[in-house]
Amino acid sequence: MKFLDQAKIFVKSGDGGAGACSFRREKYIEFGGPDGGDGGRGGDVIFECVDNLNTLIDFRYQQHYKARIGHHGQGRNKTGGKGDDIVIKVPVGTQILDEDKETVLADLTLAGDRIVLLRGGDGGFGNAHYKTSTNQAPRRADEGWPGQEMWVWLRLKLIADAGLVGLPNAGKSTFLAAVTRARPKIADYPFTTLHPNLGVVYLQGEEFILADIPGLIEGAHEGAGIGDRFLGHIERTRVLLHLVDGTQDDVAEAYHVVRGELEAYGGGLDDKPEVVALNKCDSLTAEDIKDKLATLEEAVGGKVFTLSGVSGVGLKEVLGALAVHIREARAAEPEVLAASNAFGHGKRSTPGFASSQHDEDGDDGWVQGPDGSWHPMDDHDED
Ligand SMILES: Nc1nc2c(ncn2[C@@H]2O[C@H](COP(=O)(O)OP(=O)(O)OP(=O)(O)O)[C@@H](O)[C@H]2O)c(=O)[nH]1
Ligand SMILES: [Mg+2]
Repeated sequence: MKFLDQAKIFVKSGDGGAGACSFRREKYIEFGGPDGGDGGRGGDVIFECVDNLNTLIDFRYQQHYKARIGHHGQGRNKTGGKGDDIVIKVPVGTQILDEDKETVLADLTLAGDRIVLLRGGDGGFGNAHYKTSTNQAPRRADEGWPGQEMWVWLRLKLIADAGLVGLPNAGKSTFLAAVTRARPKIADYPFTTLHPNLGVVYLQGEEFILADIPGLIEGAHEGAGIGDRFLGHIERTRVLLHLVDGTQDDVAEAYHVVRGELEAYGGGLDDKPEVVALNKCDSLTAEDIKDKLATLEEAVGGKVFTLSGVSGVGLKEVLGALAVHIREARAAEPEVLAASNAFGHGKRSTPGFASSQHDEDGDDGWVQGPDGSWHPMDDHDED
């Protein structure tokens, strides 16, 4: 299956149905009065986060998604039916961005999350609605309200607990293959890995997801090599495993190049906890290992593990160190409020914004009312 991590699509919610203009006509009943029903609401554009997808490739083949229009009202006070919603299924970790590719409209990180991005237009009123004491035979019936439409970017940021970084050929894919059941391509040339791979590590009753991404080289943030395009996939990890190929001459330089790229990328990558390992120790002499370990530890300013993805030396220790960081990070994380709770139910006419954005605005967030609808906190303060 092809991997694609961004796509641009057009979404449109349904127009509301028109209201009807009709009068009651029945034998022996004169002046039956208006009985035109209201139009139905148009369908919503809904995004749903599902487990069994891990690429946005489907959006390369279909780019237009439209919900159905509402049905029109009819005589005898019949209200039109609601237009069918369109439900767009996206993989876990998909962000929905505005056309500017910067404003995050929604962030779907849990399977089952659902958000209503665009609400369908309301139906128009039928003439029965306009009946008053002074106008008992109104002929006014309204068109439905138009739906909303927009272009959005979908961006997939894989969700993994630990991310592998290093220069090309550092042995990242070999490590992934050694500790998980993933079978990435491994070869003796740089840029073997062209898109991210995920694997699940099982370690003494615990499990976590490890992501392998293409190698970084100096200037990746300016587009050198494959560039830093795939670094987004480790933005959400809790810890990085930085592999340094021990068979190269200058291990400190290799370490600094990758650190430099992480810093240039930003996105919080340079603040993440990092586990550093000197890899390919099976092809080094004991003396070499000692020298290079000392050099690298000085560059890192902390502990460095010795490792070999091929012979299996040090795998357990490195995984254990990753697990410690992951455990700490998981414990420190608050329960995630499912997006569907935060702004579901189609009650808001504006696109749903991720709850974190409200906090950034200095807004106190949203509270749920007795009827299940959501209001901004300050609405309540005024009560
Ligand atoms: N001796 C030895 N060779 C290794 C070890 N790990 C990886 N290699 C070799 O190093 C080469 C590159 O390994 P990969 O796992 O493809 O490296 P990578 O970091 O994923 O490389 P890119 O995907 O190109 O960035 C392959 O020829 C591997 O066989 C190791 O622990 N010991
Ligand atoms: Mg690789």
